[in-house]
Amino acid sequence: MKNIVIFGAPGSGKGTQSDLLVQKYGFRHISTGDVLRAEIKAGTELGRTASSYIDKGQLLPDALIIDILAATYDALGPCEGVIFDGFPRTIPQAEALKQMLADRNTGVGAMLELDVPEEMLMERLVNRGKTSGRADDNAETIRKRLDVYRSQTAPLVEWYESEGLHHTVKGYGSLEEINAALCAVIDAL
Ligand code: B4P
Repeated sequence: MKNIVIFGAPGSGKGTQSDLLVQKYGFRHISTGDVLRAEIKAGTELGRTASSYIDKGQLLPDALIIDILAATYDALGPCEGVIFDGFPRTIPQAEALKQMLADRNTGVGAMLELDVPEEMLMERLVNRGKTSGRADDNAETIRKRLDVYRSQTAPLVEWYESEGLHHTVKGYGSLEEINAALCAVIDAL
Protein backbone atom coordinates (compact mmCIF):
# COMPACT_ATOMS: atom_id res chain seq x y z
CA MET A 1 0.00 0.00 0.00
CA LYS A 2 1.38 3.40 -1.00
CA ASN A 3 0.74 6.49 1.11
CA ILE A 4 1.64 9.62 -0.83
CA VAL A 5 1.66 13.18 0.51
CA ILE A 6 1.03 15.72 -2.25
CA PHE A 7 2.39 19.02 -1.10
CA GLY A 8 2.58 22.62 -2.26
CA ALA A 9 1.41 26.18 -1.77
CA PRO A 10 -2.27 27.11 -2.16
CA GLY A 11 -3.09 26.87 -5.86
CA SER A 12 -0.06 24.70 -6.69
CA GLY A 13 -2.41 22.10 -8.20
CA LYS A 14 -2.55 19.51 -5.43
CA GLY A 15 -6.25 18.81 -5.97
CA THR A 16 -5.93 18.83 -9.78
CA GLN A 17 -3.02 16.37 -9.80
CA SER A 18 -4.53 14.18 -7.08
CA ASP A 19 -7.56 13.58 -9.33
CA LEU A 20 -5.26 12.43 -12.16
CA LEU A 21 -3.32 10.10 -9.82
CA VAL A 22 -6.58 8.59 -8.57
CA GLN A 23 -7.61 7.85 -12.17
CA LYS A 24 -4.25 6.23 -12.99
CA TYR A 25 -3.55 4.20 -9.85
CA GLY A 26 -6.97 3.74 -8.24
CA PHE A 27 -5.68 5.31 -5.04
CA ARG A 28 -8.10 6.86 -2.57
CA HIS A 29 -7.85 10.62 -2.10
CA ILE A 30 -8.15 12.53 1.16
CA SER A 31 -8.34 16.30 0.66
CA THR A 32 -8.77 17.99 4.03
CA GLY A 33 -9.93 21.13 2.17
CA ASP A 34 -12.71 19.12 0.43
CA VAL A 35 -13.72 17.44 3.71
CA LEU A 36 -14.06 20.86 5.37
CA ARG A 37 -15.95 22.40 2.44
CA ALA A 38 -18.44 19.49 2.54
CA GLU A 39 -19.04 20.20 6.24
CA ILE A 40 -19.54 23.91 5.49
CA LYS A 41 -22.03 23.05 2.74
CA ALA A 42 -23.93 20.70 5.05
CA GLY A 43 -24.16 23.48 7.66
CA THR A 44 -22.71 21.36 10.48
CA GLU A 45 -21.14 22.66 13.69
CA LEU A 46 -17.73 21.58 12.35
CA GLY A 47 -18.47 23.43 9.10
CA ARG A 48 -19.22 26.65 11.01
CA THR A 49 -15.96 26.30 12.94
CA ALA A 50 -14.04 25.54 9.72
CA SER A 51 -15.39 28.56 7.84
CA SER A 52 -14.38 30.87 10.68
CA TYR A 53 -10.75 29.94 9.87
CA ILE A 54 -10.90 29.30 6.11
CA ASP A 55 -12.62 32.60 5.28
CA LYS A 56 -9.74 34.45 6.96
CA GLY A 57 -7.08 32.39 5.18
CA GLN A 58 -6.01 30.75 8.45
CA LEU A 59 -5.34 27.08 9.23
CA LEU A 60 -7.66 25.14 11.52
CA PRO A 61 -6.13 24.18 14.90
CA ASP A 62 -3.88 21.11 14.61
CA ALA A 63 -5.76 19.02 17.20
CA LEU A 64 -9.05 19.44 15.33
CA ILE A 65 -7.76 18.68 11.83
CA ILE A 66 -5.68 15.71 13.06
CA ASP A 67 -8.83 14.09 14.50
CA ILE A 68 -10.72 14.74 11.26
CA LEU A 69 -7.89 13.21 9.22
CA ALA A 70 -7.71 10.05 11.34
CA ALA A 71 -11.49 9.53 11.15
CA THR A 72 -11.47 10.07 7.36
CA TYR A 73 -8.55 7.64 6.89
CA ASP A 74 -10.14 4.92 9.03
CA ALA A 75 -13.39 5.20 7.07
CA LEU A 76 -11.62 4.33 3.77
CA GLY A 77 -11.16 0.63 4.41
CA PRO A 78 -8.59 -1.49 2.49
CA CYS A 79 -7.18 0.11 -0.68
CA GLU A 80 -4.16 0.24 -3.05
CA GLY A 81 -2.92 3.51 -1.64
CA VAL A 82 -3.94 6.90 -0.31
CA ILE A 83 -3.11 10.40 -1.48
CA PHE A 84 -2.99 12.95 1.31
CA ASP A 85 -3.78 16.33 -0.26
CA GLY A 86 -3.53 19.44 1.94
CA PHE A 87 -2.42 17.42 4.96
CA PRO A 88 0.00 17.83 6.67
CA ARG A 89 0.29 21.63 6.68
CA THR A 90 2.31 22.03 9.90
CA ILE A 91 5.09 20.06 11.59
CA PRO A 92 2.77 18.79 14.40
CA GLN A 93 0.43 17.49 11.66
CA ALA A 94 3.36 15.69 9.95
CA GLU A 95 4.37 14.11 13.25
CA ALA A 96 0.76 13.06 13.90
CA LEU A 97 0.47 11.52 10.43
CA LYS A 98 3.68 9.55 10.95
CA GLN A 99 2.40 8.23 14.28
CA MET A 100 -1.09 7.51 12.97
CA LEU A 101 0.28 5.43 10.07
CA ALA A 102 2.85 3.66 12.28
CA ASP A 103 0.00 2.65 14.62
CA ARG A 104 -1.62 1.03 11.56
CA ASN A 105 1.64 -0.70 10.48
CA THR A 106 2.26 1.54 7.49
CA GLY A 107 3.99 4.84 6.66
CA VAL A 108 4.41 7.65 4.13
CA GLY A 109 6.13 6.40 0.95
CA ALA A 110 6.88 9.82 -0.53
CA MET A 111 6.19 13.51 -0.17
CA LEU A 112 5.79 15.08 -3.61
CA GLU A 113 6.20 18.85 -3.69
CA LEU A 114 4.65 20.82 -6.57
CA ASP A 115 6.93 23.80 -7.09
CA VAL A 116 5.18 26.85 -8.61
CA PRO A 117 6.37 30.51 -8.60
CA GLU A 118 4.32 32.76 -6.34
CA GLU A 119 3.05 35.10 -9.08
CA MET A 120 1.52 32.07 -10.87
CA LEU A 121 -0.18 30.93 -7.66
CA MET A 122 -1.86 34.31 -7.23
CA GLU A 123 -3.02 34.35 -10.85
CA ARG A 124 -4.42 30.78 -10.68
CA LEU A 125 -6.33 31.39 -7.47
CA VAL A 126 -7.76 34.76 -8.54
CA ASN A 127 -8.92 33.01 -11.75
CA ARG A 128 -10.40 30.09 -9.80
CA GLY A 129 -12.24 32.62 -7.61
CA LYS A 130 -14.21 33.82 -10.65
CA THR A 131 -16.04 30.48 -10.79
CA SER A 132 -15.35 28.55 -7.56
CA GLY A 133 -17.59 30.57 -5.25
CA ARG A 134 -14.94 29.93 -2.57
CA ALA A 135 -14.86 32.66 0.07
CA ASP A 136 -11.06 32.26 0.35
CA ASP A 137 -10.29 32.76 -3.38
CA ASN A 138 -10.01 36.58 -3.31
CA ALA A 139 -6.77 38.59 -3.55
CA GLU A 140 -6.66 39.67 0.10
CA THR A 141 -7.30 36.18 1.54
CA ILE A 142 -4.97 34.56 -1.00
CA ARG A 143 -2.13 36.85 0.20
CA LYS A 144 -2.87 35.79 3.77
CA ARG A 145 -2.92 32.08 2.76
CA LEU A 146 0.46 32.49 1.04
CA ASP A 147 1.89 34.13 4.21
CA VAL A 148 0.56 31.23 6.30
CA TYR A 149 2.06 28.78 3.80
CA ARG A 150 5.51 30.43 4.04
CA SER A 151 5.55 30.58 7.84
CA GLN A 152 3.76 27.36 8.89
CA THR A 153 3.76 24.93 5.94
CA ALA A 154 6.98 25.48 3.94
CA PRO A 155 9.16 24.24 6.88
CA LEU A 156 7.75 20.78 6.14
CA VAL A 157 10.06 20.56 3.12
CA GLU A 158 13.05 20.34 5.43
CA TRP A 159 11.17 17.99 7.78
CA TYR A 160 10.41 15.51 4.98
CA GLU A 161 13.93 16.00 3.59
CA SER A 162 15.31 14.77 6.90
CA GLU A 163 12.98 11.75 6.69
CA GLY A 164 14.41 10.99 3.22
CA LEU A 165 10.93 11.27 1.65
CA HIS A 166 10.96 14.65 -0.13
CA HIS A 167 10.79 14.93 -3.95
CA THR A 168 10.26 18.16 -5.92
CA VAL A 169 8.39 18.27 -9.21
CA LYS A 170 7.98 21.33 -11.47
CA GLY A 171 4.34 22.32 -10.87
CA TYR A 172 3.79 24.47 -13.99
CA GLY A 173 3.46 23.60 -17.66
CA SER A 174 0.85 21.17 -18.97
CA LEU A 175 -1.14 18.98 -16.58
CA GLU A 176 0.15 15.91 -18.46
CA GLU A 177 3.82 16.89 -18.06
CA ILE A 178 3.37 17.50 -14.34
CA ASN A 179 1.47 14.25 -13.96
CA ALA A 180 4.18 12.28 -15.80
CA ALA A 181 6.83 13.69 -13.44
CA LEU A 182 4.77 12.69 -10.39
CA CYS A 183 4.13 9.20 -11.78
CA ALA A 184 7.86 8.70 -12.41
CA VAL A 185 8.51 9.18 -8.69
CA ILE A 186 5.58 6.97 -7.63
CA ASP A 187 6.54 4.17 -10.04
CA ALA A 188 10.06 4.13 -8.61
CA LEU A 189 8.82 3.61 -5.02
P1 B4P B 1 -7.27 23.38 0.11
O1 B4P B 1 -8.58 22.95 -0.35
O2 B4P B 1 -6.25 22.32 0.37
O3 B4P B 1 -6.84 24.41 -1.01
P2 B4P B 1 -5.71 24.90 -1.99
O4 B4P B 1 -4.38 24.75 -1.32
O5 B4P B 1 -6.22 26.22 -2.32
O6 B4P B 1 -5.73 24.12 -3.39
P3 B4P B 1 -4.85 23.21 -4.41
O7 B4P B 1 -3.36 23.30 -4.29
O8 B4P B 1 -5.45 21.84 -4.24
O9 B4P B 1 -5.14 23.81 -5.84
P4 B4P B 1 -5.95 23.28 -7.12
O10 B4P B 1 -5.52 21.94 -7.60
O11 B4P B 1 -7.40 23.45 -6.81
O12 B4P B 1 -7.40 24.23 1.51
C1 B4P B 1 -8.34 25.27 1.72
C2 B4P B 1 -8.33 25.75 3.21
O13 B4P B 1 -8.78 24.67 4.10
C3 B4P B 1 -6.98 26.15 3.80
O14 B4P B 1 -6.63 27.50 3.49
C4 B4P B 1 -7.24 25.94 5.34
O15 B4P B 1 -7.93 27.02 5.91
C5 B4P B 1 -8.12 24.71 5.39
N1 B4P B 1 -7.33 23.49 5.58
C6 B4P B 1 -7.22 22.47 4.65
N2 B4P B 1 -6.38 21.51 5.12
C7 B4P B 1 -5.93 21.94 6.35
C8 B4P B 1 -5.00 21.42 7.30
N3 B4P B 1 -4.35 20.26 7.08
N4 B4P B 1 -4.77 22.12 8.45
C9 B4P B 1 -5.41 23.25 8.70
N5 B4P B 1 -6.29 23.83 7.83
C10 B4P B 1 -6.55 23.18 6.65
O16 B4P B 1 -5.47 24.31 -8.21
C11 B4P B 1 -5.69 25.70 -8.10
C12 B4P B 1 -6.04 26.32 -9.44
O17 B4P B 1 -4.95 26.20 -10.34
C13 B4P B 1 -7.23 25.64 -10.11
O18 B4P B 1 -8.06 26.62 -10.67
C14 B4P B 1 -6.59 24.77 -11.20
O19 B4P B 1 -7.45 24.60 -12.33
C15 B4P B 1 -5.36 25.59 -11.57
N6 B4P B 1 -4.25 24.76 -12.04
C16 B4P B 1 -3.85 23.56 -11.51
N7 B4P B 1 -2.78 23.08 -12.18
C17 B4P B 1 -2.49 24.00 -13.16
C18 B4P B 1 -1.48 24.10 -14.20
N8 B4P B 1 -0.55 23.14 -14.40
N9 B4P B 1 -1.47 25.19 -15.00
C19 B4P B 1 -2.41 26.17 -14.85
N10 B4P B 1 -3.39 26.14 -13.90
C20 B4P B 1 -3.43 25.07 -13.08
